[in-house]
Amino acid sequence: MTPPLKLIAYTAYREYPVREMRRRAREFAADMQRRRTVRDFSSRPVPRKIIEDCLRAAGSSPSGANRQPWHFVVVGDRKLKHRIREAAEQEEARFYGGRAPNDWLEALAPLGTDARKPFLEAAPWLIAIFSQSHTDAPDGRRRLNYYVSESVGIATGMLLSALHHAGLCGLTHTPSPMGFLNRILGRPASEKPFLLLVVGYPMDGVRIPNLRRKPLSEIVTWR
Ligand code: IYR
Repeated sequence: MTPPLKLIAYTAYREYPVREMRRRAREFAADMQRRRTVRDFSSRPVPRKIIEDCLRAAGSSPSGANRQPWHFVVVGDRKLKHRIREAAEQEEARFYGGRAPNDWLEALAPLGTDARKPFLEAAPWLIAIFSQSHTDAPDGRRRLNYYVSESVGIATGMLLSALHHAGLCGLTHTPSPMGFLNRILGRPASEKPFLLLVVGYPMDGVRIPNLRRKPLSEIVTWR
């Protein structure tokens, strides 16, 4: 058994006066409520350093047994983006053309999505997020990870929040199946594509579905 980690003082913790806490909570909620998914991206470049900082925020997520079972492949290369678009559109054509059950297609109809994914080439960055069900130790032994989808889901949420906070738009794209991402991006079979994040500025004059978010009374029960 490995010995427990040394305990250190939590000097980074900050307590705020209650009034300030209230203001911070309110302002953060309002800022997050402004976040929307867009499907039309501008090709304006976004500095790599900004993406790096957003990934630092994502990498600080909690994870099962602190295994940090995620890997982010950041794609800015034109040719790779083109290959990803071709492969995704192939899968999506099958999805929209019969693989998806009717009720799923009906659920998507209000959003107006289809098999065409031009944003995969237009946006300056694609971030392919992979989850690691296990890692192979140098001695060849397999080390299992725990709560993998919870961990990667939280990290992805933190990444989306960081991108929004920085002033960027993100689109969570889930072509299905996504195995082509392992092939194109050279990731091992032990990693499973979790989702593909499209990142950049929204296209000028972008329009978004007029959708409603459930109010607190519908999503929360106090006991
Ligand atoms: N992966 C497809 C279909 C799709 C599924 C859901 I659930 C969405 O909320 C949106 C799209 C696509 O990306 O078009």
